[in-house]
Amino acid sequence: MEYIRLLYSVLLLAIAGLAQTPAREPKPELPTQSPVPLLQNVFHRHTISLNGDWHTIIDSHDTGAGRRYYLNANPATSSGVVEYDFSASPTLRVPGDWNSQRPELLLYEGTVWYENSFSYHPSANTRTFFYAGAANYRAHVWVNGESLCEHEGGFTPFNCDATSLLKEGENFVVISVNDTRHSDDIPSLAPDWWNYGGLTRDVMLVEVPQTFIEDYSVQLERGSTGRIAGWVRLSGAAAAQESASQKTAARKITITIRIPELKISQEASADANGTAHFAFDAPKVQLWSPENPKLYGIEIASEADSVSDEIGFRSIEVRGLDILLNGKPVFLRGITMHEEAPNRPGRAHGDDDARVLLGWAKDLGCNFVRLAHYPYDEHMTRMADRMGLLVWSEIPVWQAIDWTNPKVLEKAKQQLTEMITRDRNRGSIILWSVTNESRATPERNAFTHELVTTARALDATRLITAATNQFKHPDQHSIVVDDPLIADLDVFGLNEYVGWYSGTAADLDNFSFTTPYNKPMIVSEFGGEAKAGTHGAASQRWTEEYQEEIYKHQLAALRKVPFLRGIAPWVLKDFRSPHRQLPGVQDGYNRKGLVSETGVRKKAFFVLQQFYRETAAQNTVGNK
Ligand code: GCB
Repeated sequence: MEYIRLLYSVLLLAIAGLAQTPAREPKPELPTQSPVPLLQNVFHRHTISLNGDWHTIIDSHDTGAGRRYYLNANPATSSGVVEYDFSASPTLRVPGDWNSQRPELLLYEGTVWYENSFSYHPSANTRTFFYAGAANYRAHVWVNGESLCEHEGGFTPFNCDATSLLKEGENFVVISVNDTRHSDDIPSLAPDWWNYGGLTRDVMLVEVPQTFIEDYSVQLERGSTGRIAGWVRLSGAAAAQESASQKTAARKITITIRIPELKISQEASADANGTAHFAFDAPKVQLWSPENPKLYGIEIASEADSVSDEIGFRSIEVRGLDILLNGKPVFLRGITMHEEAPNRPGRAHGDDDARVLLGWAKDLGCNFVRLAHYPYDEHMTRMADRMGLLVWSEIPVWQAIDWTNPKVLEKAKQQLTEMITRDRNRGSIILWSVTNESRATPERNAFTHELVTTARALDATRLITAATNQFKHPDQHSIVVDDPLIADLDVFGLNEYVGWYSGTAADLDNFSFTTPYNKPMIVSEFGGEAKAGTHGAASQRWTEEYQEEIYKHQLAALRKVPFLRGIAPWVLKDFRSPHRQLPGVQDGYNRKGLVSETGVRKKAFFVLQQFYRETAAQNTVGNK
């Protein structure tokens, strides 16, 4: 009897559930594909920009998929009830975060639907990819009402083959972007930065031939300063070779790599998978360095496709405690950054923001920037190539991550792979970083070990790093940096906030830094907060003088550390953070910037500048 009553109530609940699902909200169809391998160097391809004003609908209750916003229906001409109309809805600029474009979206976290109508003329024998430089955090793309693909991860690009969904004449793309935070995302729930949502980087269509150059790596061979090596991968090549071999005898596709300025032209044959490997001497190559950021025009051509790029050639390695750039020891005079626009609120994007932000780093006397805590816009890394700044690039495996969840590891690997794939030809990048400030547990160690292994498999030419805050104070005068993660790395970063989160700046005067690892260290963060224009005694927190005092003592102490090979204090510019709520001082900004959010330089800026002027001449901080 009990059993029958239970069955009856389950049945009633099921009927009630059905009744609540209106017939006009069917489940969205499954996406037709996952993003396909990234196209290398979209900027030098034939593209149709979709940047500009997109019509948008805020979907705080996530009903847009059920209401089929992706159909972009016209309420005036559709039969039935259509309760949305993109064409009459307000717009948001793309690229751009939504938070800084409308006051009511400053704190919004959830879904926004974007729509863009455009005319397009497909060409014969051409494949057309939809490409987004970044969509924070989850994106689902529809083309002309059909599901194209989904992507997760807010700081890396993705592309999907839209050829079969595009048509002659008027077309439309609808994208839902959702930036709700979850404990099993990368980053996780509470990073110390603003969760800027939206289509934050360039969006475009990319046209390529049927058999096209998908990806390539052109760099100095590991350990060499005069030999260039790499590979080119064709997509669709296997099929092309097969059909050719059916007609004639088996035929290899030839790839040509040219560097006109060096009078180099080399040929290589693609194997059955469409990959061609090459290596050749380039004895006259001028090496890229911060002092001489020489870029060479290169051209890669297959039978049907060609692409050009600008690449700087430099070597990077570690020998003992030294970081060698082009075979010579280098001291990294750095600053850490967030990707926030220099003179307006919001995420930075494009060349102009990159030029100003990196220009400030140059004014400081930097030869190095740590791009924390996620991969930046490709405009930024290309600008670093042009301006001559060495780069640390990292994925947002920041503090507390769900280390035991295999899906989270997959997400981290995916972001790492997308970061390295996009930027593998940027000479400026010398360091890939796999985590920032994670607690050393066996689960964390296993997770980061996998990431280091993945990074090395993807790129054997760069150094692998991470920022740790795992150190001990065995007594009042010493810091022992000890994190098992360091065993996996080439160079390790130390984040320490003596003078701000612990102790006083003067404590540093008698400090010794030691570590059981025989590896070069970069102090990847130190600092303290100051509100620009607030002055007082050096002992008064939040004043420019307090921050300046921290810098003076830190720099004096660090220059004595025998294994120090670089510094990147925290941080170039004040940045928005929900953690920072002190009224009248922070007002939603982390104030550890050397420059305020409106571009005002604080006193500590000039202390670091002076230090870098002195050390630039010596290329060391006198620690040897
Ligand atoms: C850190 C974190 C960074 C924070 C900074 C701070 O150690 O790596 O993301 O913003 O400290 O200001 O506390």
